[in-house]
Amino acid sequence: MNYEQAKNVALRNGEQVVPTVCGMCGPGGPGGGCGIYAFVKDGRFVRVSGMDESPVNRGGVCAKGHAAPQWVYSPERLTHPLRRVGKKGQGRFEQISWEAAIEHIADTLARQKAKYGAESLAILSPAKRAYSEYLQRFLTVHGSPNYGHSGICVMQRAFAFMYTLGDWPRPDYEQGDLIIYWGRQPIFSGPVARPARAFLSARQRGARIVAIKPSVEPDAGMADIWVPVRPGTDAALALAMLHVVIGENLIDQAFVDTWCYGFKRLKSHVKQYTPEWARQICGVDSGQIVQLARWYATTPRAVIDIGNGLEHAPSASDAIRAIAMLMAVTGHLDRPGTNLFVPAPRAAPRGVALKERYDKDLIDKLVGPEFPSIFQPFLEGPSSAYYRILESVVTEHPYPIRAIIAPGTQPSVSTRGTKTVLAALQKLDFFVTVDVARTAEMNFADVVVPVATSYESGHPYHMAPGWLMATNRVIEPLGEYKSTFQFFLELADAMGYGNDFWGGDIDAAMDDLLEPLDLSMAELMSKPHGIAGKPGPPTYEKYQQTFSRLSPAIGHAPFLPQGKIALYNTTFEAAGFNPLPAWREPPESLTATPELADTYPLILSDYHTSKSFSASWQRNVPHLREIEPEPILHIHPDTATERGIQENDWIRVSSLHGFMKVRARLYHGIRPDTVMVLHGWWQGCKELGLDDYPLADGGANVNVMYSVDQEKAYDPLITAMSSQTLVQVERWEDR
Ligand SMILES: Nc1nc2c(c(=O)[nH]1)N[C@H]1C(S)=C(S)[C@@H](COP(=O)(O)OP(=O)(O)OC[C@H]3O[C@@H](n4cnc5c(=O)[nH]c(N)nc54)[C@H](O)[C@@H]3O)O[C@H]1N2
Ligand SMILES: Nc1nc2c(c(=O)[nH]1)N[C@H]1C(S)=C(S)[C@@H](COP(=O)(O)OP(=O)(O)OC[C@H]3O[C@@H](n4cnc5c(=O)[nH]c(N)nc54)[C@H](O)[C@@H]3O)O[C@H]1N2
Ligand SMILES: [Mo]
Repeated sequence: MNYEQAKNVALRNGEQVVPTVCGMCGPGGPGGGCGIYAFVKDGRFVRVSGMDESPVNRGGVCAKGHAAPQWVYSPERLTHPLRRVGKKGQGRFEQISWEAAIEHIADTLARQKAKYGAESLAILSPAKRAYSEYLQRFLTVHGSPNYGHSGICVMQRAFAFMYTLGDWPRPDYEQGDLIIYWGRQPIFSGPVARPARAFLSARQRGARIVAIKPSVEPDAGMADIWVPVRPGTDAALALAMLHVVIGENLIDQAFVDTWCYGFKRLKSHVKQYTPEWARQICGVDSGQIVQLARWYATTPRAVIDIGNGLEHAPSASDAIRAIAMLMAVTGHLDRPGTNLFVPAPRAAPRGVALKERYDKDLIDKLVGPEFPSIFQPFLEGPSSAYYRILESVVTEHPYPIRAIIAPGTQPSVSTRGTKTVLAALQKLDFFVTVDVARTAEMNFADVVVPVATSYESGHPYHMAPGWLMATNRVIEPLGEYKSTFQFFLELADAMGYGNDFWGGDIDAAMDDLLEPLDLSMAELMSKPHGIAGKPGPPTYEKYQQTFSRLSPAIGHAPFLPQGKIALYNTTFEAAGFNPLPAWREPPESLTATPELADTYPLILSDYHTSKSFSASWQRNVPHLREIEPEPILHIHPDTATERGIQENDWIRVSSLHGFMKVRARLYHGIRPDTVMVLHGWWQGCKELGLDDYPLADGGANVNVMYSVDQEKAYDPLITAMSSQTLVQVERWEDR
């Protein structure tokens, strides 16, 4: 509804209406949240409507968005800061004040800094949040580079694209005649409405749609072609497509001659990757590979939209580079209906990273560089891979991290290697959880800092392309806490870093950010549906400027040293990495470890996004839990029948590394050699009488199942972690 309608409804019902931004995909989650009207009755947040004026969702809201009041008032909410009194893991805490919590944390961090060096502190933050840059700023001022970013989300894609194409080219859904969704979930991945709307309108326009993924999800169900790739083998598929496109000379010769470097070497390199070779690895029929390659190359307006499904394999960088090269050799770049280079915004809020303080000394202290040190800092500043930070606590290699702050992230369910993570949390000197609700590993925390949901704080603002909107306070906080921003500002101030942190004053911090836009926070909050920037006319073929961009790494070399697309990558070569994309097996697979297939004959992988939850939270929300009440494993009926498994049976899924207990969902739309589960299961739901699942073996946390082998489980260039392994599946009672 629009603002007028919202006000009228509120008036009729005796409610107040607050225009704001949805927080259910995470605070300032990737791509921006949806605009909503939040209704308040007698001081209580009661319901939500979609905001017509928001260009992100244009009035739509998903199930998660509607469930916000149940999430906000959940019995799982944390209301007071807590300090551990029992042993680690026991869960015995005493209540302390907000000030006492800040003081205790500040004292401990200062003592540890004096004793072990500033780099002994790490802050974890896998996904991009509205407050992410403040975490980095805090670390920089403290003197640590150990921002525990990902190794699991989005930056892998950004890295492989930037160093191949000089940009991460965004799909032109509006004008594409062929749209290939590759390891991408356009229907459920929030903020829900934008990619889903693009998908459906492309469908209606008659664009051809291809979905490349191991199972049929709603997008694949509505696609013209489903390409049922085996999990973790996309690099093989992409290399074979390059083989076809180049071998059949379906390239844009003029574009290649002018803008690509190393074509001849790529051409001879990909001769080995025949569709028949790829079929054996990725399980896709070779005829389908040829057809797909020809379609893509010969459709002038063809786009590829890649997602998180490509980022979870040891060959992730090769897969993404090979896909970038498909765009390049066909000339499907920055032309109408292809993948476009996005111009930098004309006006943007002030960044808060202290880039001028990044130097070699800081970079050298990275405990487990997310990208090789010579490529650091990358776009979001220096970063260590999330898992490697935790691993260092156990191995003490290259040195042990002593303190971890986890704001809005749950390490025991979000990264592979759960058992090592739990051992690390047991051993760690100081662990601080900063969350709105009980987390999976809260019992290991020394201090628990509760924070406000975005419905309870009057900041920050929120920016999606072409839209700036304040996150307005809907209700007063329900306990003794403030926002995540305020926590870091006040902690910094208590540590003596106030000069770099607006003296701990949140209003000053927000105003400073908005200053380049000639705007104050109060002014922004007075705009009921934010400010929508008018998109300028599209511009195309920005090759020269895109290919000459400088990287932020120390030394500021260009991303593309030849000023051309790096089909042959001399930057990677000089750093000791493969200049050409190649195939690299997952740690366990049918082709890499056939000897394991007798005991573990099926491939296991997982989904990230579901229609009802975000990552590993929101299972505690009854409205959502009723939609997806239990962890289910998708298994092909033939595969199930061979094992005497029927629909809804409890089953045991075991790998070399652990086992899970989940329910069977017999599903024709999945490869018979593959089974898949949603990641992120641990949480119970009090209102529905559902208990937590165990975090390690016997629960439904898929991250216990995978290898974290130092040599085999990572992509060497971008530390992407494998989420594929081999498993056996059997009825629970049969064991
Ligand atoms: N096997 C497997 N593992 C994966 C993935 C996968 O596909 N498969 N996906 C990976 C990806 S892409 C990602 S991004 C990560 C996700 O990993 P994380 O981002 O670590 O996600 P969660 O563990 O769910 O933690 C999010 C937490 O944020 C809290 N929260 C919500 N709002 C706020 C707020 O305003 N402030 C604060 N401080 N906290 C808040 C929630 O209560 C919740 O505890 O998981 C990764 N792990
Ligand atoms: N509702 C909701 N929305 C979200 C989130 C959420 O948790 N819930 N999380 C947000 C975050 S942090 C992120 S990173 C984005 C992610 O959003 P997307 O980038 O769209 O990625 P996913 O949702 O993980 O979807 C990946 C798709 O790849 C498939 N897949 C799995 N393995 C493979 C493989 O090996 N190869 C191929 N080709 N496909 C594979 C999966 O089945 C799935 O369909 O979503 C964001 N939006
Ligand atoms: Mo993510």
